[in-house]
Amino acid sequence: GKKVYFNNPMWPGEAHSLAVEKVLYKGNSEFQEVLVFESSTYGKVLVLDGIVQLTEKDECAYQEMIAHLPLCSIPSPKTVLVVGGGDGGVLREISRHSSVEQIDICEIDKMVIDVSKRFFPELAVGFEDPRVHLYIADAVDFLRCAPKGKYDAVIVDSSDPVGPAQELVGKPFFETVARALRPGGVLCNMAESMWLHTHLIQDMIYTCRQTFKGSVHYAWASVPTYPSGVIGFLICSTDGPPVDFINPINPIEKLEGALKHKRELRFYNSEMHSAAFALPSFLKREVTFL
Ligand code: AAT
Repeated sequence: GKKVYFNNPMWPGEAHSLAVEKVLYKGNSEFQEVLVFESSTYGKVLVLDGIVQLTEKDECAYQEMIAHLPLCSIPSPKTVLVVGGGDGGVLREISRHSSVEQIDICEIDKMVIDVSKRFFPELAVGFEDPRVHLYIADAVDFLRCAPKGKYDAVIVDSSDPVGPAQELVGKPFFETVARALRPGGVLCNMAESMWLHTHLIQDMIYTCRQTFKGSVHYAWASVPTYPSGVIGFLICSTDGPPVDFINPINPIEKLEGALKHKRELRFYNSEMHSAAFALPSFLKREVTFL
């Protein structure tokens, strides 16, 4: 197939490429350019504004980790908010947790949801869970109006901070997230690549240390089609009952239903959970000095 190259100011000096079998969809929403293509080796791919958001082959790593890192770290989570995540993959993962009673999702772009329902049924299946309440809105506004202490967990599955997600890395946004969480509630936020975005990670950690008075940790996982092949997660708790993120109190292996789910977990397990918090020396220095 013909190759498509992904260049972006978020990762200057390098490009990533995938061979295209067929372009399946191309459209412009009010917020971004939406592209879906069939690749030669990673299955179907969703691209927003020229940035790969997911591929069928490796989406399991990102979606399973961003959902289960927070939800397995607290006892019986009940109310969860997803920011972004319009493809539905994170909803699919949350639905493994039978303790959860309400799943709110705030996605800015309806086109992402429609495209996912059409081309990525294995992810969009997440929307079929009756516990899901969908809000099409900018998460900045949604969180500003969210009731104080409503959520046990907030999962920010948002795009890179260019375009509609720009404000999702700023202090005012994190303050509204902390306010919407109950005491001892948890945030798990997509946090870029340790190889490419050390400064952005430092800024986010610095901001979150000021805002989340429980604890702030960085974890990471391998996702081959994200720039540099890894993605990080910033995981924080608010002041309240302490949360031991590294040794999950709510292990997935003990959750009735989580493993019997019709789709098997492909990436996440309790060993991967604990291992995700092990950091390379250079990052450890940068993260702990803040
Ligand atoms: N699970 C797939 C991975 C994503 S999707 C990110 C989603 O966040 C997109 O659907 C986008 O429309 C949505 N989004 C962006 N800004 C906002 C906002 N302000 N409010 C609500 N939703 C928003 C992320 C992939 C990460 C890629 C890493 N390089």
